[in-house]
Amino acid sequence: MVDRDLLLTTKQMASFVANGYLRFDELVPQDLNEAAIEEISNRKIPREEAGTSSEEIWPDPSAVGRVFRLPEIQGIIQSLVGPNPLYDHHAVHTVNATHDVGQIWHADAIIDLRMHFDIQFFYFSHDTPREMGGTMILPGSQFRRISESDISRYQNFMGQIAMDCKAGTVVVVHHGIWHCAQPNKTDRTRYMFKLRLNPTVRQLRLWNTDDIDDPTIPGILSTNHKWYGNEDRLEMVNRIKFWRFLTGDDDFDLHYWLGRLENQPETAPVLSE
Ligand SMILES: O=C(O)CCC(=O)C(=O)O
Ligand SMILES: [Fe+2]
Repeated sequence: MVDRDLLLTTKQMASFVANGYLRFDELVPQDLNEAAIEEISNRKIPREEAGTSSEEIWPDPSAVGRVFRLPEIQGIIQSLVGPNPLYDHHAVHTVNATHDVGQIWHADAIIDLRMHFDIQFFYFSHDTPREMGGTMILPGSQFRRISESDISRYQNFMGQIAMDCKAGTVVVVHHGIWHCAQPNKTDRTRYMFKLRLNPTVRQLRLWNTDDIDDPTIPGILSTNHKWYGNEDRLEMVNRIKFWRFLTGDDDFDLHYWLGRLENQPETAPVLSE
């Protein structure tokens, strides 16, 4: 069981819902980063069978296993997908030195529109300055479910963020997030270690809900990323539905965006006089 202090707060969860990701700079200690990069760069991390309990993967002394068993990372996992999630897959994403082409925009493995969501960790075990190509993501894109590379014709979006960062930075994303690798203009190979996990429980109030009534939450959920222009109201509705799913509060609304759609007067009988 994870220490309650290490669970995400409601404000962080609201940020995850609005942005589709949370970023934790320099979370992993440097000695562990160094041990992990040795395994990552030498391809020493065994591929596990999809659907295996994540508690069974990469036992000690695996450094990458120890990264994901850090109490802080366990707190993130517990808050988003609950206890004992399943290992889906991992990948050592490599951008070779002086590779001057970026990857196409895409989302990973979206087959259906379930409200339940998987998480993907992007772990940067070494310093990744902008010229080395931190993964580019588009905040708030996770509810625009696309089939893999449907969006590949796009080059740049207003508000896109390249995750350039220091060693030990961990980004956790909703599986729907749009993202792409960046060119690597340095003379060193860039590695990003990705791990996808599936929930095994209903994703209901799994985080530390002590601040569930914090007055800043509606404002966080209403963040406007601008790349969708006037369609921000679509995103409001997507987020309200998702927030209801996560909190169990079926009356939650932001500015009547969803309540208006739920008003179905055609189903009410006409009262005779
Ligand atoms: O290497 C990266 O930064 C992202 C790679 C990626 O997400 C992918 O290939 O699916
Ligand atoms: Fe990807």
